[in-house]
Amino acid sequence: MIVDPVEAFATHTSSLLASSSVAPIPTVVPSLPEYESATDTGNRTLWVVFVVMTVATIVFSGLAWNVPTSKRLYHILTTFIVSFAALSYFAMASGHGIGWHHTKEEQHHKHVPSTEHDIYRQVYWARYVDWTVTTPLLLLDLALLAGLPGANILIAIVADIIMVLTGLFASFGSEQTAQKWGWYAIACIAYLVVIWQLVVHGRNAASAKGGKVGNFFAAIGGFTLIIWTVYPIVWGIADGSRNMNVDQEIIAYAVLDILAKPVFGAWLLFTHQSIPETNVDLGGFWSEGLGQQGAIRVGDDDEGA
Ligand code: RET
Repeated sequence: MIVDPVEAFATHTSSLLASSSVAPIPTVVPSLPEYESATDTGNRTLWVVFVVMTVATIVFSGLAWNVPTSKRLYHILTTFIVSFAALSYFAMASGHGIGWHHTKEEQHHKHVPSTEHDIYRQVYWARYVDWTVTTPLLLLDLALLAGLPGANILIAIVADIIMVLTGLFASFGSEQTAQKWGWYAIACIAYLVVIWQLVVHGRNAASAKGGKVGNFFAAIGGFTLIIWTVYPIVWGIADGSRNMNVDQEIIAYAVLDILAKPVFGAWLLFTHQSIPETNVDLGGFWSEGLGQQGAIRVGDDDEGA
């Protein structure tokens, strides 16, 4: 059989052309990284809260000055709380304690393959350093007020530290794996442990100290429960799902922090002064140090032997 080379070429190339004409044409959709960061509004808010916390530190120290040392425990704890907050707000307002969380988001297109989009969002991790120190102190204020047993205080404080640290891991966690929401779920469980200790055991202990303490604990504890529960909600909307920008996140935490620290502190210190049953008996060591009787004398053991 004689093959016509021209005809053979035409047949082969037409089938090749047909198949290549339906193949997808590689297309590049340019996608620049997105940066989510605070603007002047957020920064100004941070400075305002720094001033509020500093003023609260001065006022609470002044209140401590005006009561005898034996009655200063709540004053000292509460002054520590607002002074740590002032330090953390100074750090954040001046640009310290801020990291970038990198996430990749898949973008779907109609006619071309999906592409990945880089998102960088600011994480104010100085907050978590603050919370690691101040939330246990806030719990201690409430626990002492209620007269909570030491074992319950220890559990509440350890669960609280776990909550804050796992919350920090969540804010730098990857969205592609279980990290982000896994850590968030663990933090929520730890938070439930804190609530359980304070609401169930704390309320029972406070009621046992009498009606006045019981009622005050129910009021200030209820206020704390509501404020604290808003934190994980803000986190979920802001850092978690990025439905709130960084400025809005700063403002939301600013309002919560002012309620949870200076407002809570002022309420506690003023009410404590009018309810003597809230006093904590710390013994002589607290106000006088180790006296003659309490001092450890060298040679005591030998004498007894
Ligand atoms: C995070 C995220 C992970 C889940 C949970 C959280 C709870 C945080 C709380 C913070 C309270 C802070 C206070 C600060 C005072 O200035 C870490 C946000 C449960 C309860 C009282």
